[in-house]
Amino acid sequence: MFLLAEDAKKAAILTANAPGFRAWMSLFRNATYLASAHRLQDLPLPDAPEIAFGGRSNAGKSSAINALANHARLAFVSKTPGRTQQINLFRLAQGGAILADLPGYGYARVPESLRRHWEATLSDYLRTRKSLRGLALVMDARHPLTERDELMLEWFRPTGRPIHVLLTKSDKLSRSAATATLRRVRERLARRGGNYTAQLFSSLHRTGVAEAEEVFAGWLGLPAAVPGSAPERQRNGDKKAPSQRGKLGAKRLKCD
Ligand SMILES: Nc1nc2c(ncn2[C@@H]2O[C@H](COP(=O)(O)OP(=O)(O)OP(=O)(O)O)[C@@H](O)[C@H]2O)c(=O)[nH]1
Ligand SMILES: [Mg+2]
Repeated sequence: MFLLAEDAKKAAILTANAPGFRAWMSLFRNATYLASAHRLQDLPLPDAPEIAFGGRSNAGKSSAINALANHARLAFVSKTPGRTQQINLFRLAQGGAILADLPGYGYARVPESLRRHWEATLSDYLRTRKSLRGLALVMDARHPLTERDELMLEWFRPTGRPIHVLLTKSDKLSRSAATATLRRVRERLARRGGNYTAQLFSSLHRTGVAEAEEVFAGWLGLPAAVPGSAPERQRNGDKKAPSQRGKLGAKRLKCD
């Protein structure tokens, strides 16, 4: 039997409204603000697995978190570099894991004392935060692997945890330039011999979001898609719902 387009649409609506129908949504949707701290000792105790978003000032860390959460104003985004001046934590609605938006580095106009405070705080945070599952190192695709990015790699290396490089603002490069940049960055990371991966990303065009979700969900030991309460397309106005990628029990995560 053949369904006309209109019949198929009606059938899809009926299915979505049927009792027991489970829609799927990204694990990272519906994150909420949890806490901010200027000093490590003021951070909430690590009660859940955490993923940190670090990188140069203005690289696009807060925007990347917003793109993952599909929430335009969850983390504060600004054209002015150096706007995230605290460690800001966001809690995922599903599973309770935490995303940490770190203050950016490399912004020249920050007073020396503040710059030193943040260097010490970031290195302590990366070395000692037991709940950290991995570091998303955010780099402007036009200026990847600065000296300070390399420092972040060094500080985090002893933990043995993975680092995933998000080459953001890839929309500002041509496709061939972006591909060449990704290849170069991967080669340089491979030469360093750590637990490193890299990908292209654009918060503006939402490219690379699904790829990043797969990586981060893997760090948390969770599927990138979880049962949601309504079809993703209806909830968020997206053009397409992400493919169903696995199942998650409603249990809260533990960290060690
Ligand atoms: N074109 C483009 N612009 C982006 C992208 N990501 C971020 N931006 C812009 O870059 C600027 C800085 O973005 P933020 O997300 O605030 O950067 P940040 O790394 O959190 O900056 P700090 O908090 O200052 O360290 C803003 O004007 C964003 O709109 C992207 O993928 N493409
Ligand atoms: Mg920021």
